[in-house]
Amino acid sequence: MLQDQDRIFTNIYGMHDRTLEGAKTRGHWDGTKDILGKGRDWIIDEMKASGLRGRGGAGFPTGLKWSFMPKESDGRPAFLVINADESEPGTCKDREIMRHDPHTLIEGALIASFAMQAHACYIYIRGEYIREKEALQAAIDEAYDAGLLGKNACGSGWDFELFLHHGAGAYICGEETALLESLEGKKGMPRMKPPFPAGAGLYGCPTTVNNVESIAVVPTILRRGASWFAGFGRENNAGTKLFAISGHVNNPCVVEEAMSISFEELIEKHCGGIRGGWDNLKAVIPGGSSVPCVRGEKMRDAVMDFDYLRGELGSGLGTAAVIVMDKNTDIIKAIWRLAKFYKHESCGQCTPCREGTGWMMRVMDRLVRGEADEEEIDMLWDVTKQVEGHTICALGDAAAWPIQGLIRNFRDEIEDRIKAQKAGRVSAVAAE
Ligand code: L3W
Ligand code: SF4
Repeated sequence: MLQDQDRIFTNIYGMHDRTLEGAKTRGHWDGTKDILGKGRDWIIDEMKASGLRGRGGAGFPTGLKWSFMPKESDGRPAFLVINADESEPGTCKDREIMRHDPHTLIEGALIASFAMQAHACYIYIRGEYIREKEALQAAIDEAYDAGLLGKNACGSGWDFELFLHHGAGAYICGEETALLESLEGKKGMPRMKPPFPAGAGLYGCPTTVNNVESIAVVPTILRRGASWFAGFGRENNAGTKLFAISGHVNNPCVVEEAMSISFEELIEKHCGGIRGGWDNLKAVIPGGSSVPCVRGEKMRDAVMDFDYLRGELGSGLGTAAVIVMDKNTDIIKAIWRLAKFYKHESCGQCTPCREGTGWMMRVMDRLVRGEADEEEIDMLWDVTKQVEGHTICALGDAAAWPIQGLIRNFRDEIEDRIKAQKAGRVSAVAAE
């Protein structure tokens, strides 16, 4: 278990003073000017050595992403954009950073922007996060007043402006290129990639988009050293990580832990165990709604990191939003609800996603009521395969994978419901 002194987020539960004064007593903004003085190459090399992988879902190596930004300016300004559009069902970790520990994000924004030669950074915050927006804006104002931002930020000689942009409540704007479109004042629709944002991002300029947590851990990594951070977790899965655990545990919570902690330890130490005990565990979605669910019995010994969850269990760490479901759960209905979500949030610009999410939801409607024919299970599987990998952005995959997880893991339950319905043994489950 992670020791208190190894925690990066020292105010995640809001027990301490979140203002600049309080943040400083907890070690933030300590030696920031000296860090900047070590230069861009040093910062990027340290981030690469730390092994930090992006905390927004994809797990792309952060230092490597930063190194894609042009080393020499070609006349276009460079930008850092921080993705605070936290909307993945089950995910509520960035919210805690912005509410209670905003200065670690602001300090990280300055350092990361400096490393990528960006004089401006935009934080794009989810429309529903109103209190968080207020807390973050108050912290940004404090930092400006203290000379930590603005002209000659922190006395470093680097001019740096930080803007907070409030979204309007569309899940798709969490996709990095849709977010950039939205920032530019357009409808939030994903762009084709390549070009990646590092080549042509905001206003066609070199841009890096990083998740809130990815940027908020930067100052502590650079103060304590890359090898300190790399010392947590298995190889290629380094660091500490915020886990947001919800559902049928005794104490749902957001907690910072070492990567590669076992699922059992995570749940026992921080959540007071599974509701009704381990024998009552039915299924877990380990990484936010976009990754497939896993049967409960396979999860107990699972290692909570990118490579194990994908490689061994065919799921993923995603945003580390761990959704726990006990045996009272109607798993077909739970996945039906996600199918409804993705259909609603599809931006509609590519056919497999626009049409496929509708098809998938309509078949799920029939499955949840037990009204489908058994052959429709394979048909639904085929539809998910037509969507997966055939769309402009990852929302198509995200809509397909939960259904694939359901069919792979709980086909018996779907078939039983169809048989029972045909035999008149169950009343239709209302799908509201
Ligand atoms: C330059 C290359 N840059 C990749 C960059 C790319 C992006 C990052 C990762 O989807 C996933 C999605 C959700 N040159 C590059 C390059 N990059 N190759 O690296 O890219 P990618 O395409 O692997 O991922 P993505 O499009 O960012 C993110 C999943 O995360 N997810 C949840 C997300 C939820 C939230 C939220 O609530 N805020 O983000 C959960 O699993 O399904 O698969 O920056 O530009 N050659
Ligand atoms: Fe829009 Fe869906 Fe295509 Fe993404 S996959 S661009 S959300 S239609």
